[in-house]
Amino acid sequence: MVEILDTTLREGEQTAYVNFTIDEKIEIARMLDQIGVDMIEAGDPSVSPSVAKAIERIAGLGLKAEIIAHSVASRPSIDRAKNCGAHRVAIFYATSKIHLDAKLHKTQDQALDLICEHIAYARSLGLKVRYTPEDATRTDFDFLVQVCNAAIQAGADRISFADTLGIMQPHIMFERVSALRQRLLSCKIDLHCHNDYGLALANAMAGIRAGADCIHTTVNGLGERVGIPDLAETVMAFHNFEDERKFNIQPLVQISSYLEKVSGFFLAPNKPITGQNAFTHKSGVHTNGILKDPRTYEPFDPAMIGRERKIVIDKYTGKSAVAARLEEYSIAVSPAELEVIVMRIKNMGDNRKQLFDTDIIEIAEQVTGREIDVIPHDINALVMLEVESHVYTSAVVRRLRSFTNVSNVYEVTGEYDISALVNVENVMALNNLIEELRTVTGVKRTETRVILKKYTRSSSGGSQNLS
Ligand code: HCA
Ligand code: CU
Repeated sequence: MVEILDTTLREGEQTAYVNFTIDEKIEIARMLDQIGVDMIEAGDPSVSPSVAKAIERIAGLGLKAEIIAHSVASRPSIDRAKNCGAHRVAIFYATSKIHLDAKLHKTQDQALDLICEHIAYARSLGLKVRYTPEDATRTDFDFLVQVCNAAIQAGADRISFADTLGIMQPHIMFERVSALRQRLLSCKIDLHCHNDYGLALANAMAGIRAGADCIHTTVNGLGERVGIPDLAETVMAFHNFEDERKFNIQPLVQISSYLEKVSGFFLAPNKPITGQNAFTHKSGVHTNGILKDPRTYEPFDPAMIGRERKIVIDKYTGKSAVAARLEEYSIAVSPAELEVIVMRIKNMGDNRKQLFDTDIIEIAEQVTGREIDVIPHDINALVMLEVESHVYTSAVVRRLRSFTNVSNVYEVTGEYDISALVNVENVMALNNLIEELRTVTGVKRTETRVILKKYTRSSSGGSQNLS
């Protein structure tokens, strides 16, 4: 059974420009516990008093997960880990030549003594200890084995094989972890794989195959530089490929969205599992397959994690997808009308980024010559925002433009300062988005107008896509 240590609260908070409040950390810890991660690395108490406070509060929640404090090899830091009630301290000390020479100015022997001394000290305080040889993957392998075995003898029962720079490849990872497993005294092996080449999860999975016990993750793959394996990707890979059923997969999407909100760090649409496009299909060939049987182009049913598939309609779209979309609205068209509708969409698609349902209904109206009285499922809305007087409007505009569902932003005159055009899938998504917009620093209040129909100046009743 694979173990997961989630370090969103420690490694994740080391992401550039990301900081959580104590209450946000508590909420994240509770959600992680619901998912059933084995360990939560809650922070390094020496970083700041508020980090220490957060660890203390989380350790007091009585969660099922083991709560870990990260620490450098220093007695005052280990004391802080003890004082905040963590169950375990994770002591890290680099072992590679470059780190020993350039950063720590220590010989291998000095490092070895320091590491063992601090592990023994932590044990004397009654703490469980994980030892992390930072930059392990660039460490001379014999020295790595020597240090880890000394650490185990000093009282560590876990070793974190840290690929601090993300330079491993799966086949090398497999070899290294197999060798470690053979040469280390009795201990659990954690894998802390950075994602600098996009190989973090692949490397971690190879390490588990080779006999390691635990993978370190963060929600949304946060972390130094480009982060470490994403929690949802890791859990789903083990769930679907390895039949690992110990984790609760339902809250994965929710925790990912929550993290987007509180970190201000938004997912790329093509992010696996939780990204907006993970279950979105476009080309005629793909959508045709999906409509016949979703297994043709979906690795698993999105409903498993509470997501829905989506079919994009634009110039790549074939007849079957357009017919299915019209059917959703109970709009009946003849085969000949369908041909024309698809042709119009194809012609239109050349100069449009995205077609909304309003546009498709509008085309159907024009082609059939009948008025079609349906309200589109997807929603276009204008959100008016008033900005606090001491905040630059342009700063708020910049922030709003990073939201994927905000397509246009205007600075306007009048009672409100900004008008933002948004497009979302449904009312719930609109509510969530408005809530998020309200949390943007400087936003004082908002008012939302849902767009029912769009008209061009010149057309005779025809609506126009806003792009
Ligand atoms: C760092 C430390 C660490 C530690 C990993 C661990 C790494 O910030 O450099 O304790 O398992 O990547 O080596 O995150
Ligand atoms: Cu790290």
